[in-house]
Amino acid sequence: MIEGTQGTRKLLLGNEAIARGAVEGGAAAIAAYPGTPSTEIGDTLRADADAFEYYMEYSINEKTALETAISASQSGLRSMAIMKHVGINVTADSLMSLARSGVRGGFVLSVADDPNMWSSQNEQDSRQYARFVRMPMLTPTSPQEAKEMTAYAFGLSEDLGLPVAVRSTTRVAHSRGPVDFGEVPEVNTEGDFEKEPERLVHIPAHGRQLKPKLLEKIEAAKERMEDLPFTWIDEAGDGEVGIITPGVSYNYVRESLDWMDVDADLLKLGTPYPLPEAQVRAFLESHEKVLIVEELDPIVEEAVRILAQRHGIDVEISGKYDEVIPMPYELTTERVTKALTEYFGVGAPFDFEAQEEAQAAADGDLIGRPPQFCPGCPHEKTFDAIKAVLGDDAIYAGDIGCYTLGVNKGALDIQFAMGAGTGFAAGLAQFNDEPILATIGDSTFYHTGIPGLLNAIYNDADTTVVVLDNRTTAMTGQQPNPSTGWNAVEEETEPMPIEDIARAAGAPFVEVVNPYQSDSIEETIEEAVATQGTSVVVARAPCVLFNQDYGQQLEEIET
Ligand SMILES: Cc1ncc(C[n+]2csc(CCOP(=O)(O)OP(=O)(O)O)c2C)c(N)n1
Repeated sequence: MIEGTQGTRKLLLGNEAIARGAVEGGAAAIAAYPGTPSTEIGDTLRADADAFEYYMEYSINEKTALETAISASQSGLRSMAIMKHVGINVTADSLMSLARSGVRGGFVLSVADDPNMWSSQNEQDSRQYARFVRMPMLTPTSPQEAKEMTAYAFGLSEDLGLPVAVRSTTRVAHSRGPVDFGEVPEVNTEGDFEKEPERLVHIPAHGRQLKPKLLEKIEAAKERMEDLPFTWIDEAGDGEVGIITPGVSYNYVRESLDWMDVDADLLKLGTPYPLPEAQVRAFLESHEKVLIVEELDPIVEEAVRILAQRHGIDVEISGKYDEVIPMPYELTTERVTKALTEYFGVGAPFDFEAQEEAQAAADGDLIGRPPQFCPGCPHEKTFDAIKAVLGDDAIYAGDIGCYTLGVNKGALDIQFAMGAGTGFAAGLAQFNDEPILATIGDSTFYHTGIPGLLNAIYNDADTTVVVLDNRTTAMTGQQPNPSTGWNAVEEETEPMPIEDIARAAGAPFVEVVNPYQSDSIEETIEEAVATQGTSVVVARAPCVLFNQDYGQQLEEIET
């Protein structure tokens, strides 16, 4: 998919372009955990792994992906960890230390945010992590730029000695555009770890030394950002109004201005953190009014307001704080155009209200199509059995995956984040008399579900954990996990039966059931609920969408 010599032009998805950027940037090690809108980056690199030299793994969660990539970097190799925005939360502890340690081989954190929550539980803005962790970040506007930034980020990381994040958003990740290929360097995957305890062993004495070094590196990063090839000014105004805009918002502003009869200079920022302060300062000083247009949190706006205040610059700054630009959800050209017409006090280039009414009328004609279980899905059978046994008398903790659709069956009362369901079951059991039952998928169990189960067993929580083991990570597109029997590059691995993990942890009741055998699954759930302590039921049957080979292989390994 992303093979091709220098000079090739292909129509690529933003995520495929990022994958190409990784190989052009000389990535020797790639570790990913899937999650929309980032998934196709890992899937592309996994599908093309034979064509290139890099090491590729699907890790069991984002934290282990980050740690694999850190290990490669500290062994002198260029590396990339790939995840969706909420995955960064899972990495946060190690990520914080990574910035303080710094890197050896160039380290790129590839993260995709999901404004509007098209397929996520929240729309957190990962740019917050850039300034929290103190990690330079690049934010692309198009597939071509996503490729360029990713390739560039490896060298930037090495020059600064810091991890560099490339943060895209759904509209860049999932739009297609022409992408010009550059050269792919040869890579070596043989590392040479060097012992540097002062840098790599984070005891307080070392941590204290590392903090000022990090602050120095960030000062150097600010300087370096002054020459970033992804930041430029579109000069079209008369010096009165300037607009500062990072990432995908630049596209919306550019298009809106083309529709409207107004003059404004445009500072397109390639980085939200750290700001190229001299460049931004010069822009502020040369305009009377400056508007910041960005999606989600006012990260750039806050930095710009602080800069103006620090330097006593007399400029009127607008953005989210004065409600010119809306705070929540994705921006669109329409939303930006509406904001700009109000800001400039000019007539609208089209009738917003009529357009919204027409859209609402068209939407009203559509039949709602909420997500459904696929016909024949084993998860649906498991939920039917759970409801047949417990009805509405239980409290149901749940998790994230195809089985979240249990909500439509009335079998989900609390669900926050991957792996949280087992933790809630452990906690709810301590404070409620009703039966407590948790549902969790196999990938989610390995990801972060195990600690909640161990906590339940250790604290003798009277609860039942039903693991819906379809032997794949179905929701994100059938990526393998430790239940599957092979890894990201389709090498066979020994599956890790969930029941063995539960037994090893001392669960008093552990049974494996076939979800299609409704009598026996109901009986087993009844017994599990009746057993004092933490019971585990593994409802195992392969995802119906997975291929036939997978089903055959499953029979061989079924326990
Ligand atoms: C921290 C985090 N990482 C990734 C995701 C994306 N994601 C949602 S569900 C899921 C895994 C689903 O697999 P599994 O638990 O096996 O259930 P299935 O969909 O196969 O039923 C993933 C990776 C997420 N929501 N949160």
